[in-house]
Amino acid sequence: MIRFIVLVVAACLVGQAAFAHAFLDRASPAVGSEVSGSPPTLNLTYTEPVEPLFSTVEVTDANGARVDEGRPATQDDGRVLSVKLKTLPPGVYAVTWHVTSVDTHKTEGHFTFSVKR
Ligand SMILES: [Cu+2]
Repeated sequence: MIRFIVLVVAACLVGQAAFAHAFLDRASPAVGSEVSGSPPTLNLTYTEPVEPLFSTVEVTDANGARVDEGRPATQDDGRVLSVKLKTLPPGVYAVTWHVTSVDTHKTEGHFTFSVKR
């Protein structure tokens, strides 16, 4: 997987100087954070605009059950990908995202956040 990402980055740098990959810049709830109360939405901010039709976000609880609701939507000219969340009881949640940036390159990643007891 790391090798794949390196190859794609190289292709991007050579082929499309004007655009870069969409890398995760920040998230809310933040990567690895512990929040009080159930966050209504998950917002992922990318370094480049992403295509919502070709981007997916999955949020799962400790049992692997999906807790995101509906399709992700973009804001801020495509740089922010948002998805609604169900009411989250205390626990650890895993986020897996796959996005396609406007230069058609795909990137993906995952992280966790937790809701305080
Ligand atoms: Cu790219």
